[in-house]
Amino acid sequence: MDTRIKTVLARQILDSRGNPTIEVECSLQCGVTARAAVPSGASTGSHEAVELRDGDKQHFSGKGVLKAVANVNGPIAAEVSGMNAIHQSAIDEAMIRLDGTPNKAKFGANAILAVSLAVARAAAMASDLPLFHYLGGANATRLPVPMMNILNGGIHANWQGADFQEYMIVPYGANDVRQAVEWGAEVYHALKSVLKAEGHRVGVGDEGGFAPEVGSNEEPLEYIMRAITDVGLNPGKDVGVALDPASTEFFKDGKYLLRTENRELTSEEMVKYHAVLADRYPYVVLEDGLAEDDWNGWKILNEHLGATIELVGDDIFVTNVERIARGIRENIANGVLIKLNQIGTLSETMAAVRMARLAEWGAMVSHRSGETVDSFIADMTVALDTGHLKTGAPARGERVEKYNQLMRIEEQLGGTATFAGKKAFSRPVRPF
Ligand code: 2PG
Ligand code: MG
Repeated sequence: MDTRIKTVLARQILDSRGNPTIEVECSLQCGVTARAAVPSGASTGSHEAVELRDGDKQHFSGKGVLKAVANVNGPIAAEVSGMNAIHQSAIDEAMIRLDGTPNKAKFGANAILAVSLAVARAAAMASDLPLFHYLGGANATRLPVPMMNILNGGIHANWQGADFQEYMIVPYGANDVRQAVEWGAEVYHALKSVLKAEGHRVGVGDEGGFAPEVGSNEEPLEYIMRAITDVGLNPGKDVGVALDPASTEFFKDGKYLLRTENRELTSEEMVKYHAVLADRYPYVVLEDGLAEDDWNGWKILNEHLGATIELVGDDIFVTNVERIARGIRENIANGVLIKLNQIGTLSETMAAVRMARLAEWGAMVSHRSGETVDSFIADMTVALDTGHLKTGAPARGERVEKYNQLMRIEEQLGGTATFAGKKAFSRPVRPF
């Protein structure tokens, strides 16, 4: 098989929010062609790699990505053509070098990532391997626990609901992914009934979870507990919860502004708030409990909750090994969120996972709030054996495609498949 790259071709497509994003087709000399698309965040951290947008208000309110498309079809295509697609890190490095900026500002992380992922998928196809085996080798047999975001707040619900952005259910007590997905879907539907019964609207937010107007950030957890019991499952034993408040989004002038509760909290008070919730509910993961630059607050958070809960940094680490290394050195968390487009290449993303795992930290792979039907992250999660993947509600095409891909992989692995279950996290699941 001649796995040298023949062409890479980019185009502008739409994401799940109706905004432009980029997809790339990579063709190899052997005749294989593979495609990959990149997602886009709304609650983006300020330290993320640059997502290049056109800024031309005449088109898509300035959100077009035609410059990124041109960067792929011009200089990037010229650079990577002829390179061998199985040399992933050489290709990623060549693009990073050619871009020349520390944050991929010249070509755009969206342009570079789309090529990086399309190359990997083409190489897997040419090798006649499923993507998860190509990336992870023969040992890639453990399926992750799906972290399903069934109630949306914050910017994903246009600030009309809870301040906290994501309320996830964690079906870690299931026997396999298939059962975990079934439980997740059942709880999702039960939650709809609970919300209706309480007189709430059941429209959904960007990630497919319901987006009710609530009077506090605790209220959704009550509804979720009811939904879990309503379907005959046991909160804490069968299904846990995880939270991503996305705290950067409501951190202003050193204070956390909880609009729904009409309160302003200091970092210490936020830590106490989380500690109270962690006492009352079967938490396993708390992501972005504090804001992206509140390193002192994170230290206090880790001192209080780090022994018992996986504290995952998203905006603070942005899948960047330099920032993760600082977090490990200063001991401010015990988990990292992994988003390909925060850093912009597959190789750098894999390095971030490696660093987290070496420190015995958790690594939770994540979608973005603006997604496509590309399910690359499902395969990548199995390949990197990170044990947990969050990719929204068990509803809406761009979300369920990832969960469906996990079920396909599980089927493909047959008897060799295992399920991460309660062992998925950097801290053991607490008795509840
Ligand atoms: C997050 C993500 C994904 P966004 O904060 O973790 O759920 O949201 O893609 O908007 O940054
Ligand atoms: Mg987050």
